[in-house]
Amino acid sequence: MQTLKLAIQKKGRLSEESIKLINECDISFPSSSGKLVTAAYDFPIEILFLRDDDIPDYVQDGVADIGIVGENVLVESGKQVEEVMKMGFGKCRLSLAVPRNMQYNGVQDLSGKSIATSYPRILKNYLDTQQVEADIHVISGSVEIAPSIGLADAICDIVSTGSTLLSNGLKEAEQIFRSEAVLIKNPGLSEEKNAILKSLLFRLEAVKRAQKNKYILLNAPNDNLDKIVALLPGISSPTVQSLAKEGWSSVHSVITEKDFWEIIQQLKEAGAEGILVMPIEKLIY
Ligand code: PRT
Ligand code: ZN
Repeated sequence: MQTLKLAIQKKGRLSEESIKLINECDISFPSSSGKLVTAAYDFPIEILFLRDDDIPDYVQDGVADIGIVGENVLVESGKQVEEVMKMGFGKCRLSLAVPRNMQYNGVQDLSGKSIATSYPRILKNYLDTQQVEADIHVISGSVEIAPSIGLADAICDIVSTGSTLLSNGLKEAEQIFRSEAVLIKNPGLSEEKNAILKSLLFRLEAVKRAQKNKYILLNAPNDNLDKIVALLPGISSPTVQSLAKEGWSSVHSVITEKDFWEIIQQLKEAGAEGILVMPIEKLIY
């Protein structure tokens, strides 16, 4: 029987979340502990622990079948792989930043300037669409110090909170690319491997959906039942059961995390009592 080879980052910002998500799919494997590859106990999958920059390459070449990597790394690599799913973590942006004291009125101000980056492909693409010609200076690490040591006039780097820019005397000038971790696959997988991928995706979707939703239970006075039910669209119609207490019902539903507090408040105002909210482990429509 074939196994599906999944590449994840060995050590870094995406490692922990990648492993957590796989484990939440009820797929367990021994911790990497220096090994390059390990087999899962209970699913036909092998995990390859790699540097993130190598993942698109390995997936394109078929050394790995699928991989989890930042879109920034994927697009910069220019490799021919398919993006299958957004993972919902590792969110960041690629931005142009300039010294805080520089007068900046728009990207045209970077014409003829030098920009240090580890993302020459994405940057060049962006500058071309803006019709700006600048000198791209490729460096592999500590890009943010380039302006202060006189290596470049501006930088193009990953930003998350913005504190690295701030502590290096820089300000964010343009956001040029939004990124999060994505699942990628080799386009030429065998039928058998595609079938394993399909059941992995089924589990991943259920876990990701569960993370975005909560299970809610509450008691509602029958007089306000219609109003309360209308506040709970759920995945289908909410379940309503009579309570032993006369004139009251118990209502169960699923709500999304997005409008969570707003809905709870409205439910309370509509007379709901004993509101109980619980996490969901898996959610399948
Ligand atoms: O060793 P390996 O090559 O595998 O790892 P790496 O050091 O190249 O990558 P790593 O672990 O730092 O990041 C992996 C991926 O996480 C990136 O490719 C992005 O997709 C994503 N990601 C999310 C980030 C950040 N947030 C992030 N903040 N990657 C890097 N940063 C760095 C950024 O380069 C800058 O130095 O954090 C700094 C900025 O952070 P703030 O919060 O100060 O703005
Ligand atoms: Zn890397």
